[in-house]
Amino acid sequence: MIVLKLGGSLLTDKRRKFSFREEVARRVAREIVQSGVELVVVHGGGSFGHPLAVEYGLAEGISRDEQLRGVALTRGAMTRLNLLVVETMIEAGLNAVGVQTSAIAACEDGELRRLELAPVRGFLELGITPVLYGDVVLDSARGVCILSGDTLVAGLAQGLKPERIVLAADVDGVLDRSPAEEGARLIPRITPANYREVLAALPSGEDATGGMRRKLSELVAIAGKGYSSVIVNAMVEGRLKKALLGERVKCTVVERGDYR
Ligand code: IP8
Repeated sequence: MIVLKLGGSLLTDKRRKFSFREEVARRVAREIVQSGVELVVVHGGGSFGHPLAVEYGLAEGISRDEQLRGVALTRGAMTRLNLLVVETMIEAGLNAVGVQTSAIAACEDGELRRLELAPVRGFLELGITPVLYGDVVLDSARGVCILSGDTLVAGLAQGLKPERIVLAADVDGVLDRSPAEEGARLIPRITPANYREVLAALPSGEDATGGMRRKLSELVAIAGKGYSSVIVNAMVEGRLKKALLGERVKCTVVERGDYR
């Protein structure tokens, strides 16, 4: 089984609120079907979740009544995006079901503390593909927090022990500087020897969950527990399918190892 994260920047146009990239999602769904692998899918928030989470300051929790509206709006937006993703997968021939992350996860001061995996396991056993997502989640210290899809991937990996973790992005992998800067180069392998240097050069990002730096920190934590992962550019036709099948493809591999 593979845990596949579909990045919010891949599935939506982050410059325009609530813009679902239908064509990209269709092709991604086709590549998933063609690969034939067993999957748990997680998707990010993109232009559905992040603008609202930032507008209402939800990453820091709840301290003002107005933020309750932000919780409702952000959860609603994520439910809509999840439905769009799941419907696209169903049309492509996959038996996919949405699983509401905030109903099975709980945090404490921004850390994932509880993840009820029985529904995910149950669907997998039936041969159905569960589709989860980054979400607004109850937090015992802050009221709520934003649980990133990447943190969720780490939680799923620990509980489900997948063969592989694949992150489908809109860039070739981890670059040595911001993709917006000229001359940004792909770092093909991240290991305990180079990760500090790589991490220091990465922009922290302006979304609710900290961009590529946060993503890489999560992947390094998972790699320390024995799970390597690949980040692949799913905007380029065929790369996602190859990554799912474990074939050679342009990407960044975060190698398992001791990252302490
Ligand atoms: O895009 C964040 O998930 P991510 C989800 O995986 C929300 O970091 C609600 C912004």
